[in-house]
Amino acid sequence: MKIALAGNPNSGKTTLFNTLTGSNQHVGNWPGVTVEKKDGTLRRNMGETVIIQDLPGIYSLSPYTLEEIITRKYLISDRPDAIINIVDASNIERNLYLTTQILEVGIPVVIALNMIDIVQKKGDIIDIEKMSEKLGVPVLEMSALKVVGETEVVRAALLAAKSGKCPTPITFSPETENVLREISELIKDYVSPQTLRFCSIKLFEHDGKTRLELPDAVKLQIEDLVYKFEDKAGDDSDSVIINERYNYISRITEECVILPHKGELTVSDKIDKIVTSRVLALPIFAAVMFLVYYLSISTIGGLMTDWVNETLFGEIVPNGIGAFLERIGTAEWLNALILDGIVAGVGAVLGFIPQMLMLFLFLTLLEDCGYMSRIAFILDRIFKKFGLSGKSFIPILIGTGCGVPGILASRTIESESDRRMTIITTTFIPCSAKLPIIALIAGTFFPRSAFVAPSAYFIGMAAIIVSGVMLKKTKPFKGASAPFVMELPAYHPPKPSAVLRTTLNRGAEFVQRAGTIILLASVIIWFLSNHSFSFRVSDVADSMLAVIGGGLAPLFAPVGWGKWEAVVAALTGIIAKENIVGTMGVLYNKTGIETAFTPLAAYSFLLFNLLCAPCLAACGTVAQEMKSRKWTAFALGYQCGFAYIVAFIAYQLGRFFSGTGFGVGTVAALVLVWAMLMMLFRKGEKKWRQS
Ligand code: BGO
Repeated sequence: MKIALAGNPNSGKTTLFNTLTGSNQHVGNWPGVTVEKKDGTLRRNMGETVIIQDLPGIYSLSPYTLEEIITRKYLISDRPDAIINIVDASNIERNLYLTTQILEVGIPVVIALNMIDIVQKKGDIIDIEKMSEKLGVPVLEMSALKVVGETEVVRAALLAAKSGKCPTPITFSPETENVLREISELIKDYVSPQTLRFCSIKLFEHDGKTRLELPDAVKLQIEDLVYKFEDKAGDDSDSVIINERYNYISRITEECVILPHKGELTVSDKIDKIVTSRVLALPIFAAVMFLVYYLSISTIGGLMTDWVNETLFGEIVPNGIGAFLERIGTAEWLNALILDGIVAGVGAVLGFIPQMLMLFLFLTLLEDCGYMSRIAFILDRIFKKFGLSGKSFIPILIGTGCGVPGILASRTIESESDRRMTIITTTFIPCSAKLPIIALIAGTFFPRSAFVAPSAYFIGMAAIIVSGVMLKKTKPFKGASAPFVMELPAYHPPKPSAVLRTTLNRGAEFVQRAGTIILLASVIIWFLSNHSFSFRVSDVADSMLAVIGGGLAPLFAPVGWGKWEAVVAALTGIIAKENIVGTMGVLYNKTGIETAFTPLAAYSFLLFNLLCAPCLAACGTVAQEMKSRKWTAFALGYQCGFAYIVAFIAYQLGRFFSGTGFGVGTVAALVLVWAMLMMLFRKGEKKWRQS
């Protein structure tokens, strides 16, 4: 028996799915979290095996977004035995719009009025018996979050599935019904009786994605019918259907829902008036992110990291392991490999755990209380001003954890050019693996500046906007951006256990990477830095690594760090970004990282590594999502080129403004700034038409 969970985004499908199946799918408060259908087996014994399917959240069964396409294809072609339509009862009018369409697909339906806890708290009243009578299907109250009513809902769905009784679809106006009846007559031999109503409505709405094998003559007859209807109605057929659905919903809610506090502002609304206000939203967001980075990297996390780096991995661990190796009498090369390679490399990365945990904790708190979705909302407004799709921001938010799911989340963007642009720019936002680099540079070279660590975040955001605006003005990316619909969930106090679990999970992933990929890379770096192409060397400057890095170093002299060690570190970052710190740990184990750069060169190094092509896993995801070698090469080339230009401008102008140098580099940097400004402010489309 297969039961599908269908509803609007954020109506609580995944929460219910997790409760019913014991899964641990991510519950989030922005769209795009469930892009694929997920299956699980009902935990509770109901006498038979029941497969529960969590479908992507949708607002309608029109075939425009990826979520709509997946959900609709599944409901129409694969056909579950019953649908549990999850309706956010605190937002009932908008949610019922989808319900009116679900009633048309010819599958038994049960409506679960979720979030009933919120409804009760607000003092609203829903007459579920009357609603059930009006809609002609069972309607039950539920709170997926508080685990109330979910067993009754499943039981009702099983009963509905067994009875096989399909709901009666809503009735439209007589004029619309006449045309629908005629369309049904014309197509009844080509579709199953269960989907006849759905297909007739879709054909009436000019829904081109209804792939029916109809004879051309039938298609022409249908078109003729609909055009005549539209002429008479003076409106598009799909607009007529939308209006009639909303009129129907209004009648139902008027009769079944009492809202005694309608129009009153809730606490969340009051907070939002300030937090999302046009004037204060951005300064508040900037202050929050500044505080998050400042507290995690410079103060609380920084203090702990100093101890972990200097005392734990600087003395206690190496001394302990050194003494142990001496006692068991290991060979000198093995001692060196373990202490100078593994301990120095892995230890350098692990040293940043306190800062990482603090950042994860703050970001999880912001997400859990509901502020992250406000950030998406605020930035959507800004993105729109620049002609960018607000939908791009969800991948970016997800990308603050890891670029791979961030890039994958771009699938929710319908416009191909916007999607490509989002894939190219998402990894500009610092992911967790870039955090150790930020912390290392901020802590070592700018210990007294509170702005360096937070600047990484703001530079990532600026890089996304600047790149977006510039790319949007080129032919392959131009075009209007799709609107982005998202609702803001009510703020709620974060759940300590959930916050702790997420923070520790993210921390554990980081440790796991340090124990695998970083460990392996540290061993390789140590080997290459201790051997020449023919034998072991005593001076690292003669090593294979020095030769490889030295060959590329002149390329990076104009950005201030033309040393082979820095170049090699940046190269190893392509495998995994944490490697940059691990490699520095191995290569500067004896002399100390502070000897590697001047502060300005260190900042340029940070900028380059923040913005250049991401790690191998993310590069692979870019290739997978671009589905084209040309576009993948463009994406990675653009990222590296952009990173180089930004680092170059920062270094050259930094030298000029600090009075340490003026030359060809300064002029080149000024020309680049001018060129970027021209790209940003020129009139995009006009230019292209001229060319
Ligand atoms: C957040 N009652 C209440 N009050 N909330 C519920 C209920 C319920 O019955 N059911 C679900 N939610 P999904 P989709 C959140 O994540 O299952 C909440 O898209 C937040 N998270 O907890 O993901 C649920 O699968 C920070 O809320 O829905 C989740 O359909 C602040 O509804 C949201 C506020 O649930 C969406 C909410 C970090």
